[in-house]
Amino acid sequence: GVDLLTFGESMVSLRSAGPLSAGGSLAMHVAGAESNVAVGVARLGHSVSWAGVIGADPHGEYILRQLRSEGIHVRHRVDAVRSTGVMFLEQRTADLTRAFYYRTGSAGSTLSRDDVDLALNAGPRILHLTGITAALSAEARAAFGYAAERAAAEGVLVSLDVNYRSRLWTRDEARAVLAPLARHADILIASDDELDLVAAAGPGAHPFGGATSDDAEATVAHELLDRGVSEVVVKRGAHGAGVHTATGRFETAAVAVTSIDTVGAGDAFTAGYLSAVLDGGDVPARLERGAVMGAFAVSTAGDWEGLPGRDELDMLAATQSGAT
Ligand code: KDG
Repeated sequence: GVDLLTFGESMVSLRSAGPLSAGGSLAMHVAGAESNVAVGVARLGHSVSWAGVIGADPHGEYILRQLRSEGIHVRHRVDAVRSTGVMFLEQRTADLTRAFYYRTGSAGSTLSRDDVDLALNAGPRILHLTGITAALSAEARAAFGYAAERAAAEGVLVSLDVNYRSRLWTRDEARAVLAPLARHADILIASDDELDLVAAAGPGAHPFGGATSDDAEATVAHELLDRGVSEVVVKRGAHGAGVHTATGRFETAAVAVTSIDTVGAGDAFTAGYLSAVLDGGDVPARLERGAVMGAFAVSTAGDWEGLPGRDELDMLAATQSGAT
């Protein structure tokens, strides 16, 4: 089997250099949280499979070519009638990017249990899921739940990144689906503002405000550990990341870099974290590699284009000390 299997919807992302209302050139890229993780893990030398559905169009062909050129084993289905999903990523201001989706009813949103079953039969070491897949359609939600349950039952290490997308579903809808499934995850990954979406006790039970208080975070994390999760990983963007485990709490600072594009940073962090898991690294080593990958993502343009190969992982440490 492969080291890591992930599945989800990959799209064509059309990136603007300025406000979309002003028009201008758009650059074509592959986007998708799961394929971003796939690229990150593959670049670090692990074997990776991605499963998904694309349309019978050049957009789908482009996605396949890009993923294959990264060495990813692509286990795809082509939907004869539906189109590959598209998103626009607008650089509205230097600090603000906005996503606009054209993915309702897309080929990728029809991902089903059968699509996932085939890929799971190969017996991956890690199955990586994101909450985005559960937001796409009833079939995709069923595939997501089935895969999480089956992998957990078969002893495959399950990683779940909450990845809440407000343009796909409400927080209440996300919580209703994701909170019950969180127990299947060995590694549960969330941004600090997403942790309440996997809290068993439901909204209002913990004093979450805009920013998660430290106490609320610890409470939810321990609840998750009690429900069978081994590692609760909390991403804090420029403030680093933390992990709660049965043996204690670990923290890392973010690697100081010049941030030019934060899209994909969370996926890069996850890729680094899971790569260190595959290498047998301990929790601090996992956090460290996650932070390094996140730093590459934010200091380069594109969701995943700037991610390092294994021989480049130490490159940023050199810039910290001024060497080249
Ligand atoms: O994490 C980056 C993703 O958000 C981007 O690649 C697009 O998957 C995507 C989504 O659904 O927003």
